[in-house]
Amino acid sequence: MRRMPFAGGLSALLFGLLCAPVISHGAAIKGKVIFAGPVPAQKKVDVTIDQYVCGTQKDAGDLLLSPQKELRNAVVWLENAPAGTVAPAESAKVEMDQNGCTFIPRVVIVPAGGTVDFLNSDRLLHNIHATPKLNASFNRTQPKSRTIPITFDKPEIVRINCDLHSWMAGWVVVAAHQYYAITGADGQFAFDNLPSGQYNLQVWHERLGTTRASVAITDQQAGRVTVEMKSP
Ligand SMILES: [Cu+2]
Repeated sequence: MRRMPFAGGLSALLFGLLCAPVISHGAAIKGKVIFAGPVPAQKKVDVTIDQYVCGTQKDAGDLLLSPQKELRNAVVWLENAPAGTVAPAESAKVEMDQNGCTFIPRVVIVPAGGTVDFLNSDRLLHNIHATPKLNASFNRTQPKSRTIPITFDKPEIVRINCDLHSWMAGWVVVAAHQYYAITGADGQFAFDNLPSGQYNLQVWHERLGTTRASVAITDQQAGRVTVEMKSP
């Protein structure tokens, strides 16, 4: 059999390039965070005030595991995000409600410079109180139905408390770029639209601390990674 002449091969290559769909990056990371080690007993908190809204007992909510020990509410981000990626300025509205004396959702991501609208759906008084290191502190009374917008300027993980209800905790993760994700109830997270390469992941969880992982991806195959976290 004759080899294809060089010129023919080149034009075939050019044809392929010209006809390729315009996709800037085709690689993806698909991952899962799981809890390693014996599962601790769920912490319950006795409620002593405002029981007419808050109930008499709350789950601590700081370690949410599926029966397969998949970890919810872990935050995963790329340490080496592709050059030039920035947090999208016109991102969707980020809200954190106080509902049933619980912050919902418990963990949100907002791009640096973005705003979180804090809500209160409960028929009682809450408050939002945070003392971050890099962002401005705030301590605001929050009556029912009042929306309090707070802007976060610097990448940081900020704990939100309600001083009236000691068990209430929420977290605002201020993102440096667009490659941040929160794990769902199945522990899963994903990033797509990435150039192929080697990526270093950082994983944070409010109770389990931080850990790292790395994964190599190509345009042909999504990088799969399972990250284990254990009690500190
Ligand atoms: Cu409260």
